[in-house]
Amino acid sequence: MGASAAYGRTMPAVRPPEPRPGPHPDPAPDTAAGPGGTLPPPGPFRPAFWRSPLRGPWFTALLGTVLLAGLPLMLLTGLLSYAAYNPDLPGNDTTPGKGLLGFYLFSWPTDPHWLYRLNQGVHVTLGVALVPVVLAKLWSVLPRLFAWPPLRSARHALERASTLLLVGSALFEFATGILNMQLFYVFPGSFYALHFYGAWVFLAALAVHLATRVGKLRRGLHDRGMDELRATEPAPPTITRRGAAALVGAGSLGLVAVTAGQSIGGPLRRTALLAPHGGADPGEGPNGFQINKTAAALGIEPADIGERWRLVVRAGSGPRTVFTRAELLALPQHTAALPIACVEGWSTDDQMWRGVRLADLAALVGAGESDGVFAESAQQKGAFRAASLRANQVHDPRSLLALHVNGAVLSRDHGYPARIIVPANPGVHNTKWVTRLTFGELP
Ligand code: HEM
Ligand SMILES: Nc1nc2c(c(=O)[nH]1)N[C@H]1C(S)=C(S)[C@@H](COP(=O)(O)O)O[C@H]1N2
Ligand SMILES: [Mo]
Repeated sequence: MGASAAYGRTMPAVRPPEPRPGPHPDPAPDTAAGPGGTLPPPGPFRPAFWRSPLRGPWFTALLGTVLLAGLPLMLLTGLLSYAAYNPDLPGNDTTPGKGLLGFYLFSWPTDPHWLYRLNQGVHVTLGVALVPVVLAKLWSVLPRLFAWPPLRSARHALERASTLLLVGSALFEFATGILNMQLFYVFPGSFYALHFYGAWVFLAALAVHLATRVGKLRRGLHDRGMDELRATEPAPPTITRRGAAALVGAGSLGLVAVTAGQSIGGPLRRTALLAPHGGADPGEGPNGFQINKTAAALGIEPADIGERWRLVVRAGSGPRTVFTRAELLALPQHTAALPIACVEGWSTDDQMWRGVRLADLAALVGAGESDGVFAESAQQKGAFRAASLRANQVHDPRSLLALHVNGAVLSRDHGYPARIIVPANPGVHNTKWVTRLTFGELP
């Protein structure tokens, strides 16, 4: 689309002034102070500094409306993701002192089995899609950052403080979220805690922002209000407002197109060019699906998962029952079609797992219906060497200690000799290389 052809359609009929060579002159001589006696310092504090004809209520309100729908969904899916961790159980949470912020936690369901896959796919894909919208929105309101005088009244000060908190926390969430999604394991646990606290700061700031702004936003949709954003001396347009909005939209769709495949799967998986593809090439065959961390990368000693490997199962401090892999294979075997759905947003398609029901192992050692389990692995160090599951997860008939996948013996990298797989469970709690299961009442 030629910018000049589109120009006449949506731009004001008045022809904007020709661009002047050299620096733009100040709007008023330095001696002419305004009514309050405070002349803005030169540069961005003067309205005439901002010359883009795109700025104005239409563009800002359009972007604001998209964010008004998208960001609460980010908050919702983020808080649900936190609940899905069952962070109140031992070994599941690295967020220190969350205290009252855990007030809403509930027992995460196992149905539908793709629930966590959907939740985290939406969180991460929508987050990526909103990046161009957030950037365009910030650009559209940039002159406000330089409002003069900086503080007009107590109310104005409060409004500005809440806006700063809102913008700051949103940028913080985007930065930490994208780093999480791409490089989560490089950062210590505190990084993930920051994303959690940032979400609550964002919620508080959003509440204040909405209370003070929603009225203005609605007027903006009808092209009144937010008039201060319009350039007082607009430069000639190089693109229409609609064109700019379409560009932002195309940026979002483009990002979705190269990300969403990691969560949707099937043939689209190969289109996820921007998404991390896990730690290693999964290869072909029954075990040829995404591997997050290989056994070698986590320092799993071949000897610990070879002939010497044993599974120790007990209920509380009761007697230990020890199983070899052959003994586990002699127990009733069950199958379940379940995905791995990582907190980073990628997921596998459903894989056909086969092994012993966690509920059967619980019953074998005399654990009760209300018991959860603490599962530990052959891994010596690292945040994910162990995880707890709640009673509803243990007693779902699809929850397995898997020994096979897709008709083949589990590969080392997928957790041989035995791994946990539970419906709708965050991937991180599907512990690989399990060596010890301790059933019991968990807090
Ligand atoms: C306003 C924006 C956002 C809000 C309010 C938000 C909120 C949350 C919350 C509350 C959690 C759970 C935290 C926890 O488990 O400790 C979470 C997790 C996560 N978020 Fe966001 N988020 C936002 C933006 C993003 C973006 C833009 C991305 C990436 C594109 C992202 C990626 C992630 C990932 C990978 C996780 C799981 C890992 C983790 O727990 O740290 N988030 N988010
Ligand atoms: N012992 C152990 N189990 C683990 C992990 C780990 O680091 N150590 N990573 C978890 C994470 S974060 C995910 S997403 C899944 C990935 O399983 P996969 O590599 O078989 O796809 O394994 C989980 N089980
Ligand atoms: Mo994960």
